Amino acid sequence: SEGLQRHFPLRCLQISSFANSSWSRTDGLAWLGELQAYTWRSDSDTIRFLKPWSQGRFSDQQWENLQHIFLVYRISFTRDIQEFVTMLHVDYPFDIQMSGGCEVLPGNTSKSFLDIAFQGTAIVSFQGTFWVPNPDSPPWVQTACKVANQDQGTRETVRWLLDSVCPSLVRGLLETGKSELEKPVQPEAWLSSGPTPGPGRLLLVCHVSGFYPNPVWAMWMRGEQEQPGTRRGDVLPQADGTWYLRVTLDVAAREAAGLSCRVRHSSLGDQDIVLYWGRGQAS
Ligand code: J76
Repeated sequence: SEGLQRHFPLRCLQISSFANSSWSRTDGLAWLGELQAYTWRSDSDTIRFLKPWSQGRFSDQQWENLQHIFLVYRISFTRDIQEFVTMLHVDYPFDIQMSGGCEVLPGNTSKSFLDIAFQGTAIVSFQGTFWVPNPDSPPWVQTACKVANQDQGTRETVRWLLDSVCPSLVRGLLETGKSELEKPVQPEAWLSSGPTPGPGRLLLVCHVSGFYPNPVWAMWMRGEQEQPGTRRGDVLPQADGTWYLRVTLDVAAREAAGLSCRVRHSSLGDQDIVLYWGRGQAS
């Protein structure tokens, strides 16, 4: 379905750490939407499937070929960077991060991206058929891009991976992974009290755990009234692929009665979870 395809970008991440001229490692991982589908460890020659549907609709032969391309790339990339560093006097140690992938859009179209960061700051992106330094990148990055842009074969390969291989992989994955990607998982919710904010005050904590997919709505309420003092924590990933959130409210102890925590999530339909303060939890 066209509605499904929108929200599931394939994001391939590469993390390369260069300690000195003789030690480096490069690890890779890839996500389809919120689900991690692949890892590729520095000490391994093969990309590992993390899901039963990770192969998508590619044949074994297509995967062999793709894996070979990435294996050659990893060796070449490591050598290239070490050469740049010598030539352009960059200091060890440093990390390079890469994020590339695509999203399939309605109407047989797709959009792709490839960005590179150095020491955590974005420095280069691949645009059209060229490596392009960010406007505020240091001069050595501009030199490195000029050198990299001389390799037309590599530029064509990158474009082909982004425009052709990536979207066709994603189209297959949306079929093979459909049920897991689409299946919402219901949150559990419970209340507790947090560290006391001061004399006569209470910190009410509403925990929301185990939901998929990510967006969730949770609020402290008095009746139908949303409490504007509700503070939302970060949505944290859990090991099983679901998410965890807490929302808190700092209130005068005598005003806690009658407050409730309300949770809305796609898995719940319109059956919101509503938990009332003072019924059950130790306060
Ligand atoms: C992100 C995925 C890129 C996949 C690229 C695959 C192509 C490849 O492996 N190229 C290397 C080997 O190239 C030779 O063989 C090819 C066929 O296999 C072609 O014939 C090609 O013409 C031929 O030269 C090649 O050595 C690349 O240089 C490997 C590294 C690619 C790269 O990421 N380069 C790069 C990118 C940005 C270098 C510098 C920058 C900017 C500065 C970054 C500073 C941190």
